[in-house]
Amino acid sequence: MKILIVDDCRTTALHLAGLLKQAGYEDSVIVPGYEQAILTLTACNETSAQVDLILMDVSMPGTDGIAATLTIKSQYDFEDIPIIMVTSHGEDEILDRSFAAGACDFIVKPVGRVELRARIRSALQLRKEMLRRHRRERELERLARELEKMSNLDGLTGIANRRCFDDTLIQEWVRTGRLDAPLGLLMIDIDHFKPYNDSLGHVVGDGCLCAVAKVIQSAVHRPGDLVARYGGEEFAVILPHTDYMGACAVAENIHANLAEQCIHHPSSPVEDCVTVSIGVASGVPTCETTPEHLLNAADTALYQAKQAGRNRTES
Ligand code: GH3
Ligand code: MG
Ligand code: MG
Ligand code: MG
Repeated sequence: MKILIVDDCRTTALHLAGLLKQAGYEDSVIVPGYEQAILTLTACNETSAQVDLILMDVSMPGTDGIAATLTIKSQYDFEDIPIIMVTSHGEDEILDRSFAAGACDFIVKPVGRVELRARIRSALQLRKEMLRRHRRERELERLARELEKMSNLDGLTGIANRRCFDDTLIQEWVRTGRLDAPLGLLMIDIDHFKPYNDSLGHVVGDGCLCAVAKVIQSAVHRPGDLVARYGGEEFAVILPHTDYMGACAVAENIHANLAEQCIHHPSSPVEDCVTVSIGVASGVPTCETTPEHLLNAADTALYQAKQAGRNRTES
């Protein structure tokens, strides 16, 4: 436990340090005023050998103990450090202002060994509880962030899930509509995936879904684009600020990258490798239309791509 003694009187400070040592608190640092106290607190914070408790003299030249307490307690890094005021005047007014400034306790000089030990013990207990509470809060925040992230990801492929897709489509619909910009959408379905599963098994099928997700992701370059698993063996890509031509170019990239990767498909009537069919739609969102219009258009185009023989893009 590191204890910081702030006192302009060297003799009092040394006396306090001696009492602390007798009580088993060997690690104390003496500073003569507020400025040196802040320097020490900052330096200790940087080395993570943080100060656990401050004994603060009330009357000091320049910034007095109450003003010093107020400033220390208002700083994020130090707000959890308990401060015990030490003074020769035990008047109500000083006591009142000390507690209002954030002090947790008060000792009137001359300081006795037993009293000092008891007050330090309870202040350090307070410090422990605060640290425990902060750790718990930080852990809860981390878990909440993790949960939020996971609730938007597909468990198998690790890309965005349907929920994230639905939310993003509405957001981008509104955003691009406001900017009078086109919103592109691709609906992608793996060709003859049922026979792939039937011949190689579901585990290999799952691996194929992951590989296809990666290939689609590799064909999409802008930071605002979103690749999602729409469901089963269907994927969707949201392409903000992208017209038909641009969206078709992304679709062609996907076909090309997939062909290059060549995930062997032993029972496909189209190719030796896994292929996809893609439906493309794009449009500038207006008040008369909804995201469903775009979805339906991409879905219809996907259906046409399947009808036309698969392994192709229709728009
Ligand atoms: P088409 O070319 O017309 O799209 O034919 P298809 O066989 O791909 O389409 P169909 O809808 O008949 O079959 C889709 C298959 O996708 C059936 C299902 O078993 C498989 N599938 C869906 N989700 C998963 C999954 O999470 N893992 C695995 N391994 N297979 C899945
Ligand atoms: Mg003094
Ligand atoms: Mg399907
Ligand atoms: Mg399919």
